[in-house]
Amino acid sequence: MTTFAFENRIWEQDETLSREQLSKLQLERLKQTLEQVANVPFYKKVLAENKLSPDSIKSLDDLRRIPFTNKEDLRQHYPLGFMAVPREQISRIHGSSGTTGKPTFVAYTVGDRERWANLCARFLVAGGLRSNHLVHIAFGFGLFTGGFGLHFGVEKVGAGILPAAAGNTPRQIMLLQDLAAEVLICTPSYSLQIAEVARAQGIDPAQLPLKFGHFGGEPWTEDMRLEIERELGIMAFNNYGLSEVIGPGVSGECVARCGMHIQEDHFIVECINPDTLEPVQQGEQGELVFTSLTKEAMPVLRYRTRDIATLDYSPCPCGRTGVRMSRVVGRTDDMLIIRGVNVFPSQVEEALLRVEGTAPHYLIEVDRPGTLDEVKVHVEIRPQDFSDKMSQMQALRDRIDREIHSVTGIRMKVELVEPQSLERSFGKAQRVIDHRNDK
Ligand code: DLL
Repeated sequence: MTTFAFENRIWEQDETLSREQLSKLQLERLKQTLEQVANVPFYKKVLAENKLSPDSIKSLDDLRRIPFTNKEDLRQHYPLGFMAVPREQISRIHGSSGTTGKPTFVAYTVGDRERWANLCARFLVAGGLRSNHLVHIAFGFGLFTGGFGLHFGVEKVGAGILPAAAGNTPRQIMLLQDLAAEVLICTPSYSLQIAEVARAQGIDPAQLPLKFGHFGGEPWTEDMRLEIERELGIMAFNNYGLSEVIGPGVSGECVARCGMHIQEDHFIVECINPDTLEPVQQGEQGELVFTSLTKEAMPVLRYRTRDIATLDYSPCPCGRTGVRMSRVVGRTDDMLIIRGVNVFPSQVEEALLRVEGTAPHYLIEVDRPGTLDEVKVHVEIRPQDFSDKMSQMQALRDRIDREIHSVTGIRMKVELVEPQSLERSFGKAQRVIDHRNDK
C-alpha cells in the first residue's frame, strides 16, 4: 500500500478504466466524434477526401488515417468556422492568442461546459482539493480559459472560491492573509511573484495559510516546483491544457506526482516525431497530438499542440489509468509564453510594421530575472528616421510600446538601436533569445 503526503481520492470511476475498457470507449466515442465533425465544412471535406466515415473506423489504429489539424487551419476559419453546432447552441466562447493579434476562438455547448468542469474537478481532487477548502484563483477571468475553467471545476467539487483574478499582487497578499484560502490557483511564475512581493512587504510567504496549489498555463521546471514549495510552504501540483482541445483539464497530477494523467476517456493522445509525423517509441520525446472524444461545439481531430513531452504508460500507484505526460519540455514552433500569455514573434513584427520609422529588424530577448518574465525588444531604426533629438526617439519608443501592447496584450521594454546594429543572418533570422532556457 503506497502512502502519499495527501489522501488519494478519485472523483470518477472512469478515471480507473482498464486499458481494454478505455480502448473500447475511445473507439465508440471516436466514431461519434466523426459523426459530429461532419457538421464542420472543413472536416466534412477532410473526411470525404480520405474516404472516412464512422463506419470505416474499425479500430483505434484507423485514427492514423485521419489527417492532422493545425492551428493554421483554425486561423483560416476565423472566427467560428470550426463550430459543429448552430450558433444558438453555443453557451460560452473563449480564445487563445494567435499570430495575427486576433484570438483563436473556441466554443462550448452547455454539455461541453459540464464535462469541462468535471474534467477540472478530477485533477483538482486528484491533487488534494476537497469541498471544505477555500480556493484563491489568481488567473485572468476573460477569454483565457484558465480563470473560468478552473472556477467551474472548483465549484463542481463544492469548494469555496475567491475569484481574485490576476494582478495587483499586494492586494492578492492581503486577500490570502485575511481570507485564509488553503489553495492557490495561478501560473507557477505568478505564485513566485506573490511570494516575492510578500517578502518585500516584510511578510514571510510560508506563513500564509496556503496548503497547496494547482499551477499550469505555462512551462515550469522541477526546480521551480521546489522553489514554490519552499517559498510558500505548500505542495505544488502541475496541470496542463490548451484552449483548442478544451482548456485546463486535459491532464493533471495526482498525489503521486509522477506525470500528469491525461483524461483519456475524453481525449486520445498521440506522441509524434514532428518531422516524420510518425509515432515516437514509447517513452521518447515527441509532439503531443490530441483528438477530442466528447466535445460537441468544437471537436478536433488529431490537433497538433506543438508541445513536446514524453508519455508514460506504466501503472501509477494512485490507481488512475490515464497515461501520464511529462512536463512540457519545449515547443516545435516559435511560440513564447510570457507570464502565461502566448506570444508569437510574428505578432511583434506586426506591431512594428504599424509604426513608421522602424526597420523590419528586431530581436526579442526574454528573461526571468526574478520571478516574472521580462521581455525586451531591440528595434532597429531606419537611417532616415534616426535622430539625435531625445523627444523624437522617446515618442517613437512610446508608439512602438503601445502597438506591441495592443497586439500581444503584454508590455515589453522597447530599446531603439542604431541602423545596421543588429546581427544579420543568412538563413533563418534569429528573432528570439530566451535566457530562461539558460537557467
Ligand atoms: O494555457 C490552458 C490552461 C490554463 C492550462 C490554465 C492550465 C492552466 P492556452 O492559453 O491555449 O491554454 O495555452 C496553451 O500553454 O499548448 C502549452 O504550451 C502551455 N501550457 C499549458 N499548461 C502547461 C503546463 C492554457 N502545465 C499552451 N506546462 C499549451 C507547460 C503548459 N506548458
